[in-house]
Amino acid sequence: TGLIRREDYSAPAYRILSVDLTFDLDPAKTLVGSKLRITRDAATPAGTPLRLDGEGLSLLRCLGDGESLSFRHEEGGALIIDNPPAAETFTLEIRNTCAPEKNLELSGLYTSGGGFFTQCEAEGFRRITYFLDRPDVMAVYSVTLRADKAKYPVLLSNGNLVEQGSLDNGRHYAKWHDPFPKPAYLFALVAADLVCREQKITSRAGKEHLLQVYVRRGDLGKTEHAMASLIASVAWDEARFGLSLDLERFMIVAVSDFNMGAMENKGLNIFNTKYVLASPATATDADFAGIESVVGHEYFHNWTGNRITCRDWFQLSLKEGLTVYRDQEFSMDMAGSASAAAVQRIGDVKRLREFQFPEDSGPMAHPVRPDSYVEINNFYTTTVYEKGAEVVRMQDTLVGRAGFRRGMDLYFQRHDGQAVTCDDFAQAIADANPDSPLAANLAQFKHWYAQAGTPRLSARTRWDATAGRLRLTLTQSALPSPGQADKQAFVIPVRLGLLARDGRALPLQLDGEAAPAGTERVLVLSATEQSFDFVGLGDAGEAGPVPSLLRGFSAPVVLDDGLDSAERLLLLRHDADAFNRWEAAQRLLQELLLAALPGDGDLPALDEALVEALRAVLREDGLDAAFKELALTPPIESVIAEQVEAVDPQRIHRLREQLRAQLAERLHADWAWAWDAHQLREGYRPDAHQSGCRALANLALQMLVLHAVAHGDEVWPGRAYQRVKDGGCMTERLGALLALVHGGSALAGAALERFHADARGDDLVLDKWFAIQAAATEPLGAPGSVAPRIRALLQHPDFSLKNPNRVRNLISTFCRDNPAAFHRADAGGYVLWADVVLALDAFNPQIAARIARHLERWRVLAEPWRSAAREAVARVAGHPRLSADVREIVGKALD
Ligand code: HT7
Ligand code: ZN
Repeated sequence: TGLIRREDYSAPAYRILSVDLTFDLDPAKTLVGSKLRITRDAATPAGTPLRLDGEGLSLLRCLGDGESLSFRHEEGGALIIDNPPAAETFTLEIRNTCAPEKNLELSGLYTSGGGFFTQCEAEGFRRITYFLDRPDVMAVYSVTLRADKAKYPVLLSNGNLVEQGSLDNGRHYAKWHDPFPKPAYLFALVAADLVCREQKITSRAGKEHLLQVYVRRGDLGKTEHAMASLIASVAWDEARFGLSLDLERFMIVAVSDFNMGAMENKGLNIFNTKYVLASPATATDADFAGIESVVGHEYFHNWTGNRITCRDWFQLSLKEGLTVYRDQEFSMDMAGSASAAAVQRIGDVKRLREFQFPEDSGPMAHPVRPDSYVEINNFYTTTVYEKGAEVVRMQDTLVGRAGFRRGMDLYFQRHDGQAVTCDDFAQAIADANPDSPLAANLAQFKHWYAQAGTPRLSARTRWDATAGRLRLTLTQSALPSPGQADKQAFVIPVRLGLLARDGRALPLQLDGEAAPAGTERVLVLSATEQSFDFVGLGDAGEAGPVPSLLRGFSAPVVLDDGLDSAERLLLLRHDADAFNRWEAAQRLLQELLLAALPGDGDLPALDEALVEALRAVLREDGLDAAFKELALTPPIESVIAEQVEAVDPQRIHRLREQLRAQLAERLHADWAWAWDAHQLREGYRPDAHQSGCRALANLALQMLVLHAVAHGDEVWPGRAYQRVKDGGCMTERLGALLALVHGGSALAGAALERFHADARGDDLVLDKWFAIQAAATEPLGAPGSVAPRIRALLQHPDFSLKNPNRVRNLISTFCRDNPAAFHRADAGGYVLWADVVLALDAFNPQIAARIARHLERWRVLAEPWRSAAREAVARVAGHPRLSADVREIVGKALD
């Protein structure tokens, strides 16, 4: 089956010390020359065959220490040299060709928009030349690029530019040298007609660096935010972790055909245009925030990923979980206030629940450090990234902020320049904090790396009013996941506070302690069940304290807190922890929907107490608008679906729409107030304050349009339409368009046309145009009309399956964000899904596999969707020529 197992790891028999590459770049046939200094490991007998990875290459020549060598090829394209030179260190010279313009997989060397770009993670370098393409082989690279000067005036590779000049026939060359040994996955080259914004900076350490952002001509005006984000990233890593930029020059290049978000190649990051280009007129606040976060993420990889890399791909979370943790912290610090940081945290947890929790309960569930894979590209998952970040965050929680910094320092001291494992990381954090609960429970803590699935945490209290004593009992359990029937107890840090019924924060003193230790603390649950006795709570009142548990989402678990609605309302009003205030609102709304799901009745009228509490949040002085928007938006349909056994997507959709309608009705005057009160008069800034105001104004407008459409009133739809035409920025225009489309307004069609015309061919704006239609609510009068519309859009002149951004915006949005349109009894959505997966798989398996994942959880559906979905998955699985990527996904889905 081609299954690769973590337990089969063995150190490389040969290593590559240095590599000298020359590229004669031509779209049809690029000539690659590679001179490798290879050394045989002390444990490897002389004469051991040398196997070099290769895929889709044509070999022209192969010399060992100047002599011709005999070789053969394995079926997948790898090169076997049965009799390599016997010397311990020798030189191998290789010449081969590859075909960049035929490379639609976008892995290896490919063309896009008339230029050359590379993507080598995870295993793309072997599609450029023969190599030991594994992350524990680290070499020093020298690279010479030769290309037509007029077509490709910019020639870039990793490290420092050493030489450049002209050649015959209108060609030119550039030589680059990267002094840092690196694995092949961090290699990059770019040859294209680009322009750049550049800025010199001086680090805290007093060193000068040149920062550059390369884009296509005409896009330079949209690079200011990316550059500002890069400058902020450099400063933040120095201030927070004492890590400085180690190169004279740091480049970012934007490309519009790209399989993922961006890539951290040493000194030459290559980015999806989505995460570089932004102007107020073309990008939303969320886009601006995404750029800051991804620019930060890739920059932070320079230390966590590049200087210290992964020993093997099973350790992917070593760099990804840690770097996501770092970019989340960066965004929280950049938000500028504690309350804005809390909003950032809520967003991160929301994403974890919306994407990672479902993954962790489906057929692709895997540990943060997986045990096996067929195709490594399928394991760039939200579990490895986002859950991995939570696992790092728990280590931070268990050793404290200063302790975590000590642990990071020790990690760099021990491992700089090495390719290491997740164990090495956790060991360094624990060793730097020998008295911490992490050090005390390290082996058990590491179950977080090894066991898949989201643990359940349940909390119950027993209140003794006379003694002023509260017993809190915490219990954990874990459901089986593929290949893991029985789970061992996790180490779960539970940050908590206790509130009196009047909302006061109570002092926290555990039985046996001399005095209270503040009003918030972290309990560590390591057994299956543990009780904690809080004392000195005599003035908590007759009904006793209300616990506020798992503050800031201190562990990635599903919490059953045992609280009733009155207690949730108390937390919503008074909790000092913003995350738990938001959580209380979400649980109140979610429980209404869950209670109404059985049967086919309408959603009952909302309690006045709940409406009043939501109104109080909406109107509260001094509370961030961004927080209000998050608290007053009900959980999305897929999150509700996670809570039930047999999912009826139509029923969930209908009830959630009824909830939205009730919120629109009951808070009508408040939404009108919110809209007026959050109009901005100053110039556009993508900061936390302004984007919060715009988010809340957009939600208010959605509610007002929904209400107006229900009542046949034309004023608010008219205003929204006007805003689509002349809104001050993309966030406002898109918000208004969404209000019309999701509100089922008759003006939606005209507004969409207008939006398309105004896009004037801007790819990233067109992406939004496709996404809005893919997310459109089914018109009540004509259910079943969205899927045919998506099919028609596949034929639109602006659509192409070759461009991953387009595919994601149209297809993923439809399958993931529009369950009521995707899951139809006529199976129209599923047929479309299968057609697209198969069409994509013929040339871009990575993207095909991403789309394939949208139906992997067909088993949770109720009938008739379940059988129809299964049939579609089986149709894909039965296709005679499937990539390993898609085969692994549909195979696991059907297992
Ligand atoms: N480390 C990068 C991962 C990545 C990637 C992986 C497989 C295929 C294409 C890819 N492009 C980028 C991105 C990151 O996590 O920073
Ligand atoms: Zn990353």
